[in-house]
Amino acid sequence: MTDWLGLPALAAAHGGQIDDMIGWVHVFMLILFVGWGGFFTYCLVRFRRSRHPVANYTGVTSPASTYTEIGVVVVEAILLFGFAIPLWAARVDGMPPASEALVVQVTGEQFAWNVHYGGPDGVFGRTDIKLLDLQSNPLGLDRSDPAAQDDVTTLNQLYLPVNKPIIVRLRSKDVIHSFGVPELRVKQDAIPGLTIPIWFVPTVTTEEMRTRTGNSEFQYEIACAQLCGLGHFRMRGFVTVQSADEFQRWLEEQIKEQSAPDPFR
Ligand SMILES: [Cu+2]
Repeated sequence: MTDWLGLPALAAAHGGQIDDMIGWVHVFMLILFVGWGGFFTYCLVRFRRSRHPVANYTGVTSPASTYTEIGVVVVEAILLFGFAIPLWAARVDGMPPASEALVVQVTGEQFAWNVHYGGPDGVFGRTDIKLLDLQSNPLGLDRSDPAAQDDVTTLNQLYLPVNKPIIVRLRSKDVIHSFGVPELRVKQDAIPGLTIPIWFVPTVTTEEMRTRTGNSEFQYEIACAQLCGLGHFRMRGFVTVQSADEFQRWLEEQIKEQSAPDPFR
């Protein structure tokens, strides 16, 4: 229904509602554009200089412009109260319980995305600023904490299972970043000092999307959508959506690799 907008391919369960909303905003804005454009043109002709060599201080006396303005207010109220607020409320109130979802912590920094999985126990290991090392441990994860044994961290790589609710807990280490994945129809600022949860259900795997778009190198991209400094342009991460089995295999491999004692430490 919203094909005419040329939006990025849709790959999230809630995305249809977002697209409908974007469609309606465009339709209403088109009506406003034509309306205001017509009124402007009418005024240009009606009050042209050859007809009014002396300025007309009265202007239009008919109540038409008042009605038009009331109409505009009504349309904008419909957009706000009829579409935008209910949609936002549904997104915020409908957050699934953590037990039914995959919870991932994504921490923005200049200029990368740090991804943290709690592992099979679902508990995120302790982090400590004293352990933080930009190269080897960008999240300051304390591997000696029992809850951290099965934790997995990655840099700029977010792996997700398809058709499962995902809760991303967004955080930032330094400045305001914004987590935006156009195909998943999510975009949320990451604000230092706050943990902001967002949720979505990815419905199309990366593999399926490659077939669908005919682009064998297609990747879901996390684009930082907030100008966050000089390296903002290169702050991109990638989302790989896989089948539940593939995702499980990937997670287990990572746990094995990352929990192994590091001989160099
Ligand atoms: Cu950024």
